[in-house]
Amino acid sequence: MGPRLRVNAVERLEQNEDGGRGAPLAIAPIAVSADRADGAEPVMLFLPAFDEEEAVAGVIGRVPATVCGRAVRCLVIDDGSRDATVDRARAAGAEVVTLGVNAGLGAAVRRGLREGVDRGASVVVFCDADGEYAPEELERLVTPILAGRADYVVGTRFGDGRPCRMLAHRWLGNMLLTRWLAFTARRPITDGQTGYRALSLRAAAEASIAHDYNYAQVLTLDLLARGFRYEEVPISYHFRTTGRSFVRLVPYLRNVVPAVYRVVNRREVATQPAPVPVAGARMAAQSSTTWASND
Ligand SMILES: Nc1nc2c(ncn2[C@@H]2O[C@H](COP(=O)(O)OP(=O)(O)OP(=O)(O)O)[C@@H](O)[C@H]2O)c(=O)[nH]1
Ligand SMILES: [Mg+2]
Repeated sequence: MGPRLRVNAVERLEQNEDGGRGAPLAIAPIAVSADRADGAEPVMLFLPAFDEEEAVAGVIGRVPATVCGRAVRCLVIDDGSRDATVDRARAAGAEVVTLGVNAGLGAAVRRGLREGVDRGASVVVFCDADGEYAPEELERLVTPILAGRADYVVGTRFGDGRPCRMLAHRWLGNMLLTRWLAFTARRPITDGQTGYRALSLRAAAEASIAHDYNYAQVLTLDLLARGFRYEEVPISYHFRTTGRSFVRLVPYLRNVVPAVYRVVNRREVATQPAPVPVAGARMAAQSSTTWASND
């Protein structure tokens, strides 16, 4: 990635770090002409983690060494865990970036996207650190981006109907929120709250997460409004057997509904066509940020 691109990309992401108060984004053109990964830049899978000492090492251990012929780097974004999450993640071979305090899932994902951009990853993917999603299925999410047909790939747990191990009230809540998201976005969406998603380098650089609490709906609305190409791929799902879910209905709705409202109402400001890709240009080739090897 050239120096100018990195500066612009980081500025773009840092604009969001206003505590989620949703100030309108001033969109400056990003100084990059392609997000197709034509070289051997690695794929980055990051795991936002808060008190996941029981599950995190198991997830890291299942991350494939390569996907689509590219090395996979695993990064844990520690959201101020009070348990042994950091030590266990490092012992399992992952690099760890720690936020220091419990900033929230939206803040953790925002940081993970920025780390992926800084490192010039070809594709930036994230999934929960609690074992609900299968690292073995990474290729499904990465392929549409490396093939150049999508910028934002979302793993859907409802490709074949309801997953066998999802609590009934969770399934109902997910279905209602997903319908609301699809209605707001004016497009078919089958799983608005999934925790397994992949972004092209450009999408990761431009993404805006409007609040620290969560990313699920606001990230999708933001990327669609910016004209990024969306694709869903079916994934498996196994409800967590360890740790503690952060999802509580009332705080969830209290945080998410106003954030979605803000994103929808700044759409006009945020929407702009992506610059036309230039064949052969490679963003990450000049990146000066190095990967800590987890080979
Ligand atoms: N609980 C919690 N998790 C966080 C936070 N920040 C990051 N995370 C991580 O974000 C991921 C998603 O959180 P979950 O609580 O699993 O959310 P969820 O998958 O919608 O809920 P469950 O289906 O109950 O697991 C997990 O890997 C968490 O460790 C936070 O502030 N609180
Ligand atoms: Mg989870």
